[in-house]
Amino acid sequence: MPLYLGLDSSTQSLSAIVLEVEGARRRVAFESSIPFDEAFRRYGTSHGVLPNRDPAIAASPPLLWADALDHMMARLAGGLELGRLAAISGSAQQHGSVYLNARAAATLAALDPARPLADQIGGILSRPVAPIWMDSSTSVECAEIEAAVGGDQALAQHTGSRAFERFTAAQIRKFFKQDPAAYAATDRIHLVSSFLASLLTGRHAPMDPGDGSGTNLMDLARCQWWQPAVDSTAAGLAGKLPSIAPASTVVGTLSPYWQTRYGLPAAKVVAWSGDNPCSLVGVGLVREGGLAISLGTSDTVFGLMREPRVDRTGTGHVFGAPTGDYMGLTCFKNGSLARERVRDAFGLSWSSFSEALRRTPPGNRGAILLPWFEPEITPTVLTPGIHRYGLSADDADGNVRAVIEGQQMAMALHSRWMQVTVASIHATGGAAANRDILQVMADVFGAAVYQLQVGNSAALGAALRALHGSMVAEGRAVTWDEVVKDFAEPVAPSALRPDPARHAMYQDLIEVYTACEAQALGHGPDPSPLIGEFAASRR
Ligand code: ADP
Ligand code: XUL
Repeated sequence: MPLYLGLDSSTQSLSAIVLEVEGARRRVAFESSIPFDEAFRRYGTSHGVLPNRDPAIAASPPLLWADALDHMMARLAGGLELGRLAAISGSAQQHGSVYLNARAAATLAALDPARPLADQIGGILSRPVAPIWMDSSTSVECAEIEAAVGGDQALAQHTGSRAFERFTAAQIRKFFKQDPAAYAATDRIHLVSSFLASLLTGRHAPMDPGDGSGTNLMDLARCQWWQPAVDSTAAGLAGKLPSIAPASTVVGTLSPYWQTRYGLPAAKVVAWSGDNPCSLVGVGLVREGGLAISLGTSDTVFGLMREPRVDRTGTGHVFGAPTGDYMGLTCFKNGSLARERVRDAFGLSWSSFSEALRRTPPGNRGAILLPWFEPEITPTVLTPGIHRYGLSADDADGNVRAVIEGQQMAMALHSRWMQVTVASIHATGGAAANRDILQVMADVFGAAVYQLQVGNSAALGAALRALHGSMVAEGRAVTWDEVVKDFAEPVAPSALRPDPARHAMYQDLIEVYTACEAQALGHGPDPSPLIGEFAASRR
């Protein structure tokens, strides 16, 4: 039976899922994960990111990602009959960019299978680090790009998003301005996804529209680079960008390096994409209507859209979806790491964190926590800071409930622009294992929350995309419903149902939350009277 491999290079780890599929026989044959910090101490990362005194700067070493890929292939070759490997695809953290010089093409085509990958590619990087999605240091460049293309609305209408600090265009512009010589020595700028696909195929791989739409450079309707944005970003950029190919494209086969080093076949490599577009498939949202929430390093809310309804308020994004449709998405930076900060501040484990959630009253007597431990993406917060309203900093239980309720209300509030009537939510990402968190999600959104059979939806989505791309290449007709069947299915019996009374309470509390957010952002009055009213009405 043929095997299909999905890889997911996320902020903190590299994961793999192998599917065995033939006709109606479909099963997950292998799952594995390598955490970056522990497995590759020599790169000096913390949570996958290089330490920096400036909280606005976030970069990672591309060689770490390559090293992890090499180690994962060794692990796979040791654990599976990989002669049956038919196709590979991948998912990667979005927006991050990798800068390669003109030696890259020749080096990638002639890698020595006797030597580790990371030892051979240091010389092809024109920039030793890759800025990643957690970077928020490019507000000036965002303003410059928006002004040059005719404003934020023009940029959003064409590319799916107004300018965002972490998006690739602003990052490229900052590099171009700060290090013009290294920029000039750059021959190709990849996303993390297309960089890793290039390592597998041994030649420059194209990007898919899903990840291309996280650059602020792609014309969403035409799936081609949008010239005004490209020209406004950096001189000579057009010649440095990869081509864009549909997500189902076979971009090459596993290069001789991998075949000789690990005894792998010349498996098809299907275009890699971003983790959120891959997750859309991995949670089974291949039709319009549902919503997914990923509680990973970032928290994201997303759903499939048939038509690109661009957010006029400038909060969210429209990306290309692997199905050829679109997806709406809102991203929060203070996701799992913020939950961990609260957990660790009170010396808790995840199980005692859950116990604290269970013994505190929903609504928390009107207490609100804005967990901006790091600069926040949604809403835009460039200077980090924790804001507590009606909550003492040393109340462990109160802070646990407040961080979870605050995050869930922020997600409900800032996904309204997608105009989805939320009847059900597919929950994924590391924290979706925590049913106490998911119960708060169900109550805040007033929707049933489903866990999924396979937890890592980004890696699963990549594996399903490998299957889909491979079938398309063989001329076999297949629908997306058939592709995701059995794998990306919500677990119905264990769904978390919303409590109507609690949902009604959260509809009031979200007004309090909104007032606190406005005050913290410096454009609203003191919310204390509202908090007092809320608490009094619940007595
Ligand atoms: P990534 O976005 O990097 O792929 P994951 O989706 O793997 O991240 O999520 C990793 C995060 O999941 C960890 O940082 C951790 O905070 C969180 N996590 C794991 N188990 C639990 C749990 N039981 N409760 C809450 N959070 C959890
Ligand atoms: C999405 C975003 C993050 C990254 C990392 O826009 O910035 O979700 O993809 O997971």
